[in-house]
Amino acid sequence: MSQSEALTFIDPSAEFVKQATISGMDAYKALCAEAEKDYSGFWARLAREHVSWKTPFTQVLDESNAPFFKWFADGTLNASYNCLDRNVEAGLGDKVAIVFEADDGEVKRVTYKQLLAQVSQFANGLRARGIKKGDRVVIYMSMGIEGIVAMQACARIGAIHSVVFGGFSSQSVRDRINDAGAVAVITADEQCRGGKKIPLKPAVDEGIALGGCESIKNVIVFQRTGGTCNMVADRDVWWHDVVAGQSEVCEPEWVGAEHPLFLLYTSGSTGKPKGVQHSTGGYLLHAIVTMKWTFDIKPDDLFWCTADIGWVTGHTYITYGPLACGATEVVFEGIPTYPDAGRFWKMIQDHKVNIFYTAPTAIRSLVKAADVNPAVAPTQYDLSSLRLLGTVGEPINPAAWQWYYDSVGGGRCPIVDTFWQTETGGHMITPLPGVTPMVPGSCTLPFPGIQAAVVDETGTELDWGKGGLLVVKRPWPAMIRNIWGDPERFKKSYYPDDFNGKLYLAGDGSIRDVNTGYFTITGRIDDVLNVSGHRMGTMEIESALVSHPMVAEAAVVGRPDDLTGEAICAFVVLKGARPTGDAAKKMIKELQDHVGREIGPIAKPKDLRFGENLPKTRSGKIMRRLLRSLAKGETVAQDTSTLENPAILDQLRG
Ligand code: 6R9
Repeated sequence: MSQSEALTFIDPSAEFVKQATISGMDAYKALCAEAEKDYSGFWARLAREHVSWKTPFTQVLDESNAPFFKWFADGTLNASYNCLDRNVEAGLGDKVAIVFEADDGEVKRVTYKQLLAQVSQFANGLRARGIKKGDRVVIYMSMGIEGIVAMQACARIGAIHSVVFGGFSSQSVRDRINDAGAVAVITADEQCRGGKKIPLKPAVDEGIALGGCESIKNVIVFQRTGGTCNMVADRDVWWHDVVAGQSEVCEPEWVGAEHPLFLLYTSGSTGKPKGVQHSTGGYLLHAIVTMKWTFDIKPDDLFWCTADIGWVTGHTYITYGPLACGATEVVFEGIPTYPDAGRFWKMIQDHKVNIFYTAPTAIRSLVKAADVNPAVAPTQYDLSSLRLLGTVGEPINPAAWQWYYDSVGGGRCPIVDTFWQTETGGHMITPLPGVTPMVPGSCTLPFPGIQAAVVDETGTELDWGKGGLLVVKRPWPAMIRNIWGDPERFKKSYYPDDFNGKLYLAGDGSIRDVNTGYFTITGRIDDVLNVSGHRMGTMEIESALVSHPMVAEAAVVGRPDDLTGEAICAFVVLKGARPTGDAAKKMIKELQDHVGREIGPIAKPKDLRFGENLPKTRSGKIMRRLLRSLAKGETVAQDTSTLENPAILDQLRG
């Protein structure tokens, strides 16, 4: 994007603005000013208004042991109480909390009262097996009511859950059990995805058999399918036996606000995954406030976040945020392309979803699917219930944004492009739907109270229009507290000495629009390319490629080049068939010229390869490190076990 060019703004409709919880730019500015004037007072006010405390806090932000910050430290609370009991006490007991749709289309509903009973019963079962406050519990399940019950039950007794995505390998399960020193694993016999039954429990057995998991005393197995399942004596127990005879009443364990609610392992730029440790009080506060302000959640809304509980988005915007707001949410077991690529749209239509939150990669793949088969296009469904759309996970290219806005949102629904990370706990930079004029591809402005900035390598704040490193200047309540067992790595990764330990380093590049200060995320800092001294975001080039009518998806990485320092290598998925031979050559030239026209000749990919798809993790993130290896012509030595589609690597070898 040329920063001198004026941006095109899309305003939220007057109708939306009128009913929004945060309505109009003045309201947004007033909140920012309040936070500016009295930073801890601002968060303390919100924490008193939105979170139910057992013992009220008197301390707010404690910076005495920076960067190990504490929030509301002398307050006590329970996250599960905030999500369940308080809604039942407020008269919402018979309100539906979860509308669960299974892979095969079967629908189940649970009310708040029922969910509280299930969580309490399971929590009592965990206690009966000796699991207690502070113990780590690995949850390795697919999407379903029980996964949420398991997480909430851990929170209820003060055990620290660590959810491992159901698509991860036995080795990953083993590593996480080992690193966390977990005492129990909660899993299922099998999971159902795309019409297939995929075993889960065997991966736990294999993982434990790899060794280093001696801390595990219990493996609790939910019977999802009834498939054959090997149960190890004195260690393995069925979920239904754990809850049998247990009371549906369970006194919550009241914990200090800083008590770890969960660990969630996430990849760093190098090395083994790190166990991101989150707090209870500050985390819950941010989950609630972002539900209310970013998602404008109202009592009658049906909310649907398509993430998996294995990722942070599933934690904050499935397990905790919606329930803590007393909302009704859809939980979906399956995949967007089964039985066909109209599944999301059909579910929105059937359940009358009002707020829909998904990832750009899902959007792009559904654009492609609709192109191939118009019968599964969103315009074939009645999506008139939608009032708000959201995206998360990666930058969304303007073409996909526009399609989402027009074809899914009917030109009526604001889109919140929410930038945040596992480490940040909740939204950091995002439009507020009743406030912010939108610009496709920009996550716009910081959430009120979040002091985001763009700095150079020395930590000096840059003028708008200059690209640099995204940082956060003040600690915020939901931030990562530590890397489990590795405080040094925590400091090095997020509060590096380069910035005197004063700035949180997000690991992303960003640029602010010269006129508005809107943030655009240019990708991970390790994705910034420098070609002949020109600095470019891979995203910029991807966006240019995707703006070509034939391109469905593109990923760009750098590779070392003797002449220019780095050369641009693009991996492209076309809307039609994958071209070969002369057709491929012709298309390469056409796309190079197209990028040349869109950005400038300097941005033309030197190397351009076509695949039927891109290598993605099961959460849908493009595996850029793997693409970088392919671009360099290296043999791919890294672990590809988390890849959804390993076969396409051969097509992309160049
Ligand atoms: C929530 C989540 C974090 C990384 C982050 C950034 C990218 C997420 C984004 C976005 C541009 C957005 N990212 N949201 N980039 N615009 N709206 O995805 O957490 O899995 O930890 O990933 O994802 O690169 O640093 P996580």
